[in-house]
Parts: sequence; structure tokens; C-alpha cells
Amino acid sequence: MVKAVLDGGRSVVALTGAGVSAESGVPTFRGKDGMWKKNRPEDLARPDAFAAHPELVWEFYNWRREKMGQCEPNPAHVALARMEKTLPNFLLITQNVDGLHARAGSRKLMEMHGSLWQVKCTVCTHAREDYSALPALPECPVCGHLLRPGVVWFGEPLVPGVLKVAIDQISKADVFLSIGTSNLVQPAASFYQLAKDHGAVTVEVNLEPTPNTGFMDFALHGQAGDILPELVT
Ligand code: BJW
Ligand code: ZN
Repeated sequence: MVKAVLDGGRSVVALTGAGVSAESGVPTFRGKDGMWKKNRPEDLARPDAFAAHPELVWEFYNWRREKMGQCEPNPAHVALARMEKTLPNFLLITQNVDGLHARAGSRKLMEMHGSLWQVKCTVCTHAREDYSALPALPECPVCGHLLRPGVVWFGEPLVPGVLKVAIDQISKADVFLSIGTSNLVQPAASFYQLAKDHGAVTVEVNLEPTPNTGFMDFALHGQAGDILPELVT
């Protein structure tokens, strides 16, 4: 049924979250295995945590860069990369910063919370892609001030331009997929509402119900890596 809906969609937008990378061995943000040392990721992914303890926050990000560098895309990433080839108008919006969608071949992709592989200066405009092992407190090569991860923390605006494109595309979509996200973080958690307001069919794929499940036209419960390959030709 959902496959028929997708195949009939002229314009499909998929939103993904940490659950889509769970089967690659990437810990989810809020799952049981989400703890890092004695810290919850939500307590570290914040500007105030970085201001107070930059070495601790960099240690957390360097650990994730190393760990995620060893992870491989799974069948869920591959199925989503395939959808952009088989569906006429497809956009993938991810909250993930692990880069696995791009590694699986997705190109019509927006990383709305940035990337673990971007670093930027806390003072000047220097920003770069960087896959190297970074020192504990990396310094800007231009002005000498502290660098920070190129990700979006709580209270910060999304990656420039992303919200406008997301709103435009979601408003035009006839199918909206929400995959592997707890739907607890805004504005991503409200995207389904925009899709629904414009008449899209909404589909959720998750191991368990989320606050949005009751508002979806279809809710598929299970592993994204099992369900998504079934939805794509
Ligand atoms: C599986 C599975 C399998 C497992 N198969 N499923 C409106 C109301 C209230 C608050 C706000 C609001 N608007 C903004 C806010 C504040 C805030 C917010 O949302 N707070 C909430 C906590 C309430 N939002 C923001 O601050 C955002 N900024 C913003 O809105 O700016 C406005 C602004 C404008 C102009 C100037 C200034 C500001 C920014 C949010 C940034 C979020 N950043 C993080 C960290 C990124 C970097 C990093 O990774 O380190 O993004 S937080 C973290 O949560 C990360 C994730 O992308 C994000 C979402 O998590 P996700 O992906 O849903 O993961 P989990 O772990 O929660 O869920 C995994 C799911 O997968 C579970 O459901 C599992 O069941 C499932 N699953 N295995 C399928 N195999
Ligand atoms: Zn600088």
C-alpha cells in the first residue's frame, strides 16, 4: 500500500533522523546506548556546554568523528539513495550529521543540522571540510581562535538556506516520509504538519511510536533497514 502511494507520488520529501543510522552502528541521540561517558548527548550539543567546557565537547565530537568514520551506510541509506533515482522529484532532508546518506550516494540531500566533517571558527568566517584527526582544542588557521564543530546546536539557526528550501519542497510534496526520528526536536518535528496542511500523504517509519504517529496516514513499525528496501523498486 505505502509502496503504491510512493510510486504514485510526483513529489516526495523524506526526513530522516538518527534511527536511520542505528543499523550502521551509530548510537541514536536519545536511545539507551546514547550515553557518552556520564553525559547525555543533548547536554553536550549546546552552545553553553561548548562555552563552559570546550575540551569536553570537542572530546565528544572527536570520539564521534572517529567512531562514525568506521561506520558504513546500511540498506536504509541505500534505499533512500535509490529513491532519488526512481522517483521523479525527491528530496532527502536529514537531521543526521554522520555523512552516511552522501556516502550511500544521495545527492538531492540537505543536512539540516550540519556535518561532523565540517569545522568552523568561533570568531571569523573560516569554515572547512575536515576528515583529519583533530587536536583536543583545534585552532583557526586564519585568526588563531578556537574552532568548533560545523553542526547546529540547540538555540542556533539551521544551516543557512535550508529552512526555506525545506518549506518550499514540503509544501509541494504529495508524499512526506518521516524515518527514524523521535520527532522531539524542532523545527524538523513539525515538517509533517506543513506537508499535511498542503495535502500530502504522511508516512512514518520507526521502531516505536513518536508524538507524531497519531497524525500520520501510515505508521510502519520496524527497522528502517528492513522496511525501506521494500518500498523502493
Ligand atoms: C529506529 C531505528 C531503526 C532507532 N529503524 N527507527 C518550538 C517549540 C519548542 C522548542 C523549540 C521550538 N523551536 C525551536 C525550539 C528549540 C529547539 C528544540 O527543538 N528543542 C526541543 C528539545 C524542544 N530547536 C532548536 O534550537 C533548533 N534551532 C532553531 O529552531 O532555531 C531557531 C532560530 C532561528 C534564528 C536564530 C536562532 C534560532 C536547532 C535544533 C538543533 C538540534 N541539534 C542536534 C545536535 C546536532 C549535532 C550533533 O549531532 O551533535 O541534532 S540535537 C539532536 O537531536 C541532533 C538530532 O539531529 C536531533 C534529532 O534527533 P533524532 O534524529 O530524532 O534522534 P533520536 O535519538 O531522538 O531518535 C531516534 C529515533 O529512531 C527513535 O524514535 C527510535 O525509536 C528510532 N530508531 N533505531 C527505525 N533501526
Ligand atoms: Zn578564525
